[in-house]
Amino acid sequence: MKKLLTKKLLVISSIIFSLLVFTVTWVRANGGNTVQAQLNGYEETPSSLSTSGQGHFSATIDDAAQTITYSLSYSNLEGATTNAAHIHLGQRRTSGGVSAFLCGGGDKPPCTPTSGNFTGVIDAADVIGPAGQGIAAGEFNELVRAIRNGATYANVHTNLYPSGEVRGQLSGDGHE
Ligand SMILES: [Cu+2]
Repeated sequence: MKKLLTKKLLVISSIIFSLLVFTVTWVRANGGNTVQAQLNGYEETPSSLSTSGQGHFSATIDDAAQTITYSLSYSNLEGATTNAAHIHLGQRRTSGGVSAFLCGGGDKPPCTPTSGNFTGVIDAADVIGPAGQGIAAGEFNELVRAIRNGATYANVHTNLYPSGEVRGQLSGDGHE
């Protein structure tokens, strides 16, 4: 009887271990579910900017729920007003179109001047493009694929630097 119980426990624990290994492998194979970026003026394109502004972006991707839960903070921006913040489709050192609003448009709150703290959720309805670069409105999975491939950046736009004052490339855990 005791031997049988030990055997059962052994089977159960090996199943749990297998599931754990499977999950970790799966998450890695899919590029991870957490991404982040440090934002500064030097990352701006085509010309780097020297600004006191800085920021941080982090997000968690939930494939099943089709959501990206994010937090964005920025501070010491030199522009007096902050127009908008977005996720853009574009490799490092290149400019690309807007994919989703973080503040200042869509159903997201207005951006606060010079410094701000925002949390929010991007779902399929928040993906507005860029259609010209292959992400049509609502193509949530296309945006997620781009994020996992390092081909997106967060950008905060001010009145002083309308094309962006601070920027940072989104990257997953373990690389960059
Ligand atoms: Cu933008």
